[in-house]
Amino acid sequence: MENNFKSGFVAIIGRPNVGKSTLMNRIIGQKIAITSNKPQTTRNKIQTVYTSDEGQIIFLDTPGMLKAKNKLGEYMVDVIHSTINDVDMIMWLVEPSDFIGNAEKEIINAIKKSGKPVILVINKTDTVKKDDLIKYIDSYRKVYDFEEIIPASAIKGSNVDTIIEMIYKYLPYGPMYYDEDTVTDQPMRQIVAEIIREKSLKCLNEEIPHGIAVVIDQMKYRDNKDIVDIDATIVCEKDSHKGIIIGKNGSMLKKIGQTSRYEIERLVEMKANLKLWVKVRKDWRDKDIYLKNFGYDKKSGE
Ligand SMILES: Nc1nc2c(ncn2[C@@H]2O[C@H](COP(=O)(O)OP(=O)(O)OP(=O)(O)O)[C@@H](O)[C@H]2O)c(=O)[nH]1
Ligand SMILES: [Mg+2]
Repeated sequence: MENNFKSGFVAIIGRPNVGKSTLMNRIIGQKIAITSNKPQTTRNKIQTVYTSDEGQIIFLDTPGMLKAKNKLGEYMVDVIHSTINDVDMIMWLVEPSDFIGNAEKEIINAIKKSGKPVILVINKTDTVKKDDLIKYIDSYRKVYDFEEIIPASAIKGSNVDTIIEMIYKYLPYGPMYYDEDTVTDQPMRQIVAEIIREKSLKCLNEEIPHGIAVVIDQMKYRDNKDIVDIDATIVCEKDSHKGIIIGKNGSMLKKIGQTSRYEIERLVEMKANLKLWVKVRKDWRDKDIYLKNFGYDKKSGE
């Protein structure tokens, strides 16, 4: 078995909101990366591990490719480019459409430069007619010489097995990098912070979600009791946003807290006593010191 074991790193790239994190979660069968219908949900590189008899695939979920509007955006673009350079293979996810715009052209340039094998996944096929798919496949075939083009639906799970099969086809022979129980490199605190950010994204409207960060101030397991105490702070950019996040008589914060707690309890498999706070840090997305404090640090993100 040793000799024909395949292994390697696969970057998942694409525009915001195409379903990169949803697909990664689906493949590993666990929710590690948060997802939402708002673009720019993922901010950091998130690593997960898929192990089978055939080999081991290490996925790197990346932020959606978009023009940087602030330092946080620059950080996210850097994450994408450094990830592309670090991996053995690239999986590019697109919407089922034949629109090839500037974001796509930028991605094509980046993958060309990398010289790595690229699999194109046309995701969300559950939303289009089969006949139209041929058209989309055709337009993408014309713009780059992909190793494979695979239509799939991350939500329905269709063709996900084909994606795995095709990754193994192009992955080199190699060692088992992580033991087979490893699912992610994300520390528990980080996953908890991300769950709270996801619930905030889901509960809040419009421009506020993009301006929030979540920091875990403390997370302590009580001795001999199946309970964990968590203090977390939602950081936002404006006083007016703070008011909205707290809501009338604290109703919004309560809703974010309850939905977060439910999911955190399932994750840690014990009761969680979650306390949420809201703080304003003006323009934190453009300040190095805050970015670093909130976990978007170039050096530690590498
Ligand atoms: N209909 C349909 N919706 C999907 C599919 N895959 C993902 N979605 C939805 O698309 C939205 C975005 O999904 P994410 O996984 O957060 O997308 P992403 O590419 O990681 O987004 P960013 O992190 O912002 O770059 C969510 O509302 C998902 O439920 C799919 O196969 N079909
Ligand atoms: Mg994502």
